[in-house]
Amino acid sequence: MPKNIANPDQTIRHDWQLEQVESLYALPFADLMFRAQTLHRANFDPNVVQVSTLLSIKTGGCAEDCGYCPQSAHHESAVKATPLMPLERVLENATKAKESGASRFCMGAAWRNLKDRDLERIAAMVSGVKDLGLETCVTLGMLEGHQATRLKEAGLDYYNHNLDTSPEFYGDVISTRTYQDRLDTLDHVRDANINVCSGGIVGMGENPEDRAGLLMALANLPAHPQSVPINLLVQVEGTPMAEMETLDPLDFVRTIAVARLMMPKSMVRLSAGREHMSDELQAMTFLAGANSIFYGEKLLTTDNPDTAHDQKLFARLGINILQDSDAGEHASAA
Ligand code: SAM
Ligand code: DTB
Ligand code: SF4
Repeated sequence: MPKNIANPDQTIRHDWQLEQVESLYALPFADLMFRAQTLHRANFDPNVVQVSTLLSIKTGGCAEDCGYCPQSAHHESAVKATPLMPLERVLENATKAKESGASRFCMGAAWRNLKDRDLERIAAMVSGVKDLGLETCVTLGMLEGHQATRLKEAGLDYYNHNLDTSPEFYGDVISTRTYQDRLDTLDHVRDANINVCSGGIVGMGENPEDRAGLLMALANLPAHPQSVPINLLVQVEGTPMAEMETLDPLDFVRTIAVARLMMPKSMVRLSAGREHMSDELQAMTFLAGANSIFYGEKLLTTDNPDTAHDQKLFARLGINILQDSDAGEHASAA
């Protein structure tokens, strides 16, 4: 039972049932937006958005078969495989990201899992980026406990590892690793006291109950992820999902609003897919409770809006970029 009588939405819950999530999705749009906005304002400054810049430090040639991903060696996309980027180039990119206003730098590798032979090179990247005064984030595939401990020691603030979709739809998207593998990695990250960044992708041909199932799996984790990226599928030529039917944008907004309602104190990140969204649709997601974005002209291999365009959009909306992680939050996730 909700404990907070004044505003039941404030209660941090880990016992969501599918019907309850579906009933949030089924609310009249205005009611859903009002509830999400009310809760958002109770926990965050609604005019502040956190921005992270992404860098692909090891691109393509990935052994996994994720159906959406242009970096999988199983698909015929135009992405060329590269070796791990040298430390100096990573730091050059991080310096530019900081100059353009990012507060967090997220390094991604197209790996199934982090190998011990690469651990020290990654640890050096994390320390180097941290020394520039940026928050650090990496996404490197599956991670073991001792690796998480080492990365924490190097200064890692966030580890991104997505559940991607509902447990039921997952097997239609990926066959080379299990849902449980992903949950195990999240346990290792949490146990090492690294902030968890975990979300998923919508628009992959899933059913509405799979979108509800993804949010339920995230909210019912032992702790809500501190950051919840909601990606809209980027349909990339050569991947099995290249011709996927586009998701109704209002269902995308509903997903953001329901994520906000279920994980009231988490940062909800409007992630991949912004390149093809109108300014008005993005504005609606901020009203629904999104309060973080990927910022910079590239995601990992696909395009993201120009920083100048994002800056103009923020100015039109009166949105300020979060300078320091604690400033925009009234409280942190639990
Ligand atoms: N290889 C690591 C892994 O899978 O954990 C890290 C990088 S992987 C590219 C990070 C996330 O990017 C995936 O979990 C997925 O959610 C997202 N992603 C990849 N391709 C995408 C696409 N075409 N559209 C939307 N999101 C995508
Ligand atoms: C996340 O949830 N989305 C980002 C980040 N975490 C690593 C990645 C989006 C990738 C989109 C496809 C690409 O650019 O390759
Ligand atoms: Fe590899 Fe990650 Fe792409 Fe899956 S999402 S194919 S693990 S890079």
